[in-house]
Amino acid sequence: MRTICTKPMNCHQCSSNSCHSKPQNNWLKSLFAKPLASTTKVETNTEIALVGMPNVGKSVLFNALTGIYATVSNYPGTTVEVSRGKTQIGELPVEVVDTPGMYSLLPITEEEKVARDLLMRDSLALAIHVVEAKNLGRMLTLTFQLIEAGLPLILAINMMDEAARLKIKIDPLALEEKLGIPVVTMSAAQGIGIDQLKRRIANHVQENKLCAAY
Ligand SMILES: Nc1nc2c(ncn2[C@@H]2O[C@H](COP(=O)(O)OP(=O)(O)O)[C@@H](O)[C@H]2O)c(=O)[nH]1
Ligand SMILES: [Mg+2]
Repeated sequence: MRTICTKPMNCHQCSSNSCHSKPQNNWLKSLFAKPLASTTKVETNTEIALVGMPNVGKSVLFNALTGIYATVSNYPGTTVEVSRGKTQIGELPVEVVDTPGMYSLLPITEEEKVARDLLMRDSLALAIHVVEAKNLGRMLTLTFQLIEAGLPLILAINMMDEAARLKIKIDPLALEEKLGIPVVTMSAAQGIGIDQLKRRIANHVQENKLCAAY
């Protein structure tokens, strides 16, 4: 039997209610959860969302993942544009959502409200928190909030090329251990690290299925 469901690092990504190790402190998520009947999709694609502060490379990563298969539309009832695209991860068809930039799960701007609502949808299988390597410390505050909200999460540390230029060293394995979530490093603009991210997404989905069947 796979032991994936007994590891804290993987379990907190598990969206299955039957997974015994899912963290209990879902207060942030329950606080914000609201029915979005008008926007709930009836389709079976796995949905993942790219989230993070503005200018961290979410859209560059979105394009790298989805290529030309993208549509842009206003989020219902707002003037905020949301891009959606399709990709294939392994055998799995995946819908990727490029959320508007957000600084906090406690929204101030309309963009942040839209990003928060997109993250709190039940249809979301996984959130990729994109952060900038050279400002990692400042950006981890949102990571903690996303973890606290019980969201299934991968941390994607982008712009490693800039960090290397500034001689900033980042140890993704140590961060994984501390945060309890998968961490990948990348330079999305150069296409570096995209395959590794795809592998981690595929692992997450596979583990989730195993947890659901546990
Ligand atoms: N040096 C470097 N620049 C990047 C990288 N990824 C994105 N950028 C640049 O960062 C800026 C913001 O990217 P964008 O995808 O629009 O950020 P978003 O606001 O999070 O969607 C753009 O000028 C990108 O070209 C990267 O890996 N390295
Ligand atoms: Mg963008």
